[in-house]
Amino acid sequence: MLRPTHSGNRYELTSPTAMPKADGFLWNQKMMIQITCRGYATAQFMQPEPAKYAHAPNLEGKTFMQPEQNYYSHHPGRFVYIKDEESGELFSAPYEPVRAKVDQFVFSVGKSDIQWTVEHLGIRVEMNLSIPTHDVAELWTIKVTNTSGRPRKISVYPYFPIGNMSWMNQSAEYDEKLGGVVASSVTPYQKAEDYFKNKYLKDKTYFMCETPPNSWETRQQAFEGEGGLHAPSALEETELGGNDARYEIPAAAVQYRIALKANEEREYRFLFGPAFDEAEISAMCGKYLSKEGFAKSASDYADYIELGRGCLHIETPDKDLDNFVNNWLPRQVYYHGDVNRLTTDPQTRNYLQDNMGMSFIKPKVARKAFLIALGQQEATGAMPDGILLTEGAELKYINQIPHTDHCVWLPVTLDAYLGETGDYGLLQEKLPEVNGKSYTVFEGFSRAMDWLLAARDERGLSYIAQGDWCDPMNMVGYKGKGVSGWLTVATAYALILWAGVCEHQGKSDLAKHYRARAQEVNGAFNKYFWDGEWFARGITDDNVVFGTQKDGDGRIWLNPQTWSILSGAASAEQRSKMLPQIEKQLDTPYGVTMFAPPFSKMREDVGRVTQKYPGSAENGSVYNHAAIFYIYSLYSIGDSDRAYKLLRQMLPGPTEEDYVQRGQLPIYIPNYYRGAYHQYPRTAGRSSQLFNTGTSPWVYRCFIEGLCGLRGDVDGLVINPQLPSAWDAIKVTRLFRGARFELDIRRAKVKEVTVKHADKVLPGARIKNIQQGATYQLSVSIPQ
Ligand code: CEZ
Repeated sequence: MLRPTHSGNRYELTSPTAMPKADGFLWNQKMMIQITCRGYATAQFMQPEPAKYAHAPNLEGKTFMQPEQNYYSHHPGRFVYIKDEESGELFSAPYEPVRAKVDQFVFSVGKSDIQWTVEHLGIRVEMNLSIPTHDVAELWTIKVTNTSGRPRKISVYPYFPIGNMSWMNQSAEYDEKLGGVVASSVTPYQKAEDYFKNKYLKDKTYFMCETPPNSWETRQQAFEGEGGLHAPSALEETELGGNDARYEIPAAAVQYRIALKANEEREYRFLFGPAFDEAEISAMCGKYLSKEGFAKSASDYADYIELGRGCLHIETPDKDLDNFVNNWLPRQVYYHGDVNRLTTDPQTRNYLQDNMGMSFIKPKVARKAFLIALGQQEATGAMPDGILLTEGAELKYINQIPHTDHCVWLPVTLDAYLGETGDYGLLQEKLPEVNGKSYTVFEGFSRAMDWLLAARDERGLSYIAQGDWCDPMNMVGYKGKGVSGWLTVATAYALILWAGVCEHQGKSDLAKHYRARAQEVNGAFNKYFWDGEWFARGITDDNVVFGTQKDGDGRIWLNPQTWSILSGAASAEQRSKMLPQIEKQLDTPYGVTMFAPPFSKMREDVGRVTQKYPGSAENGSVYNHAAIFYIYSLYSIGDSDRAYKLLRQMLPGPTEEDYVQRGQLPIYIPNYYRGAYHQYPRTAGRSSQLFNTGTSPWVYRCFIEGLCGLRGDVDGLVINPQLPSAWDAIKVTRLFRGARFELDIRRAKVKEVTVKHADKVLPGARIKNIQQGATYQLSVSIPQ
């Protein structure tokens, strides 16, 4: 039903019904499209705010990308109907809208294209979707082949619904000159000043055909008629109606009436996308809409995706895992760093972590991100809730809610960047002036640390305001008093990391200062949050500690435990109590949940998180971002078996049962899998199908620095693999600071990790003086 092909470069799913929401996604810096095995699609492009060119048939609400999107028969999608002109029988590819039980079905997700092969009634339909590297458009190839062994007469009808474009103005026509359907609209607005903002928006959607069709339809209702999408009325006629749409819902449907000899095939190409005007459509057609244009675009796009191949290649006993880490994980990391989740105002913590991933892929991009983010630091040293990336961008949605954790992410992500690049020069860069003062990056970091230290109460605990890392934890401290346990230890961890950098920069006084403050913070955290077996999550405005043994719902939370391991607040003895409790209360077959039990009703002194559906999103799901922090912390204490088990659970499969339960292909890590394992086992494990998540850079980091144990320091690479005990050996190729490392890692009778290069043992299992362009073959022995 599900298998990797092409050396793991593609995944194929052979059922349209087993995992109906299984999907793939393609992106470039201007657009993104997510499409399911059944043909439903969600596409967005930036102008510069995210916009759509194919809409739902009703009025759409605007929001950021949401988990567990539902699809319905009239959901936007890309379809092809096939009608047997002799028998009148009908089916559609990929599967929707007809839902005929087809003879063969293959959904094949590649890194730079998505394909389907569907065979039924002796006709094979092959669909291929690709996108350009720098433009917004979908390039569709649709090939039909007569596999029946006898001459056939069929009609081929691509059907691309365009949906409700605007309540002010929408229409569609077939444009003979351009060779396709052009739908026009006016983005709705009410304020006069918005007219000038909207004036140059791409308000047209086009569907251009390389081969002129025999007939067309542009009015959705005329196409569908009384037959419904399963059997559109328009397909009962010899030809499509050739109607226009006049303030009616547009659609692009065209017909090719063809006769095919046995084994004969026809190939059609289409261009679907948004445009400002006819001239732009015509230019897009000139550039792309030909066999050569498509081929060139596909190869350019494959090259662009290949730039995200990352810095790690592993060969372990687990082939499915290798496949994911080598082929798909860096792609997801690259996506995040490359497009910032298609927002113009990414949340500051997301922006920093998404760029942390770029440290491993395109470190220059990560470097620039620190400068951009710190360039927006406030006069107080606080970091804003979101980072504005384009002129005229505004803080929207969640970025209008005050969160207090953003400064923490600076040293946390810098740690990965410096480990990877050793680029301490970044710290000397000058930032733009604030209030007439100009600071260096180094000073910006210190100011952020000082802000964190200042934003604490008389007990030394960090205020939470209307949220910390957990966005919807908005009512713990909205009256101004509540504090976050997690943010308190996260502050300590940030200070410790920053002290290390200060030390390296020769500022030992500052280093001492921040270390001492970190100790105080850890002390306060211990004093107020230790609950006997684990740490509590927070203290409300009314001084109620929560996340404790006394609580029914929300009794134990992962984040405070995790970060107490990282910050050193938890002693070895405390850890030995916490870890078994996490295992007992939070583990599920699909990973470790963010807290348990999920809240079953609103808790007004905790907030919105308790109102989410139990086991979904932040309300006690396997929220992978929280899970990966925990895994990272386990590697930091050498608990490699626990770490590996959870890391493996983050990936769907490899059993068929697991794939079906999660409902997702192993080509990305979603932001969550449903939790509430004990309350709602039927839905536990279900994927959110949302590939926007800060999880991916951390997963990559855990494989690189944790499992493979290949982390850079000031002037070298330290080697300390942490294989799960069931593994005897792995092979790793690691690209690092311009050199290539090929490691053969095996268990042997050694007391500590022993690394040999050219038959010499490297002192401290560390390699220095790395030469750009060189290849190092290292043989690594690790204790049995
Ligand atoms: O957004 C993520 C944020 O992007 O939630 C994380 C947070 O750390 C990330 O920065 C944990 O809260 O507002 C909401 O209720 C949403 O659920 C967001 O919290 C959530 C979305 O799932 C992401 O698309």
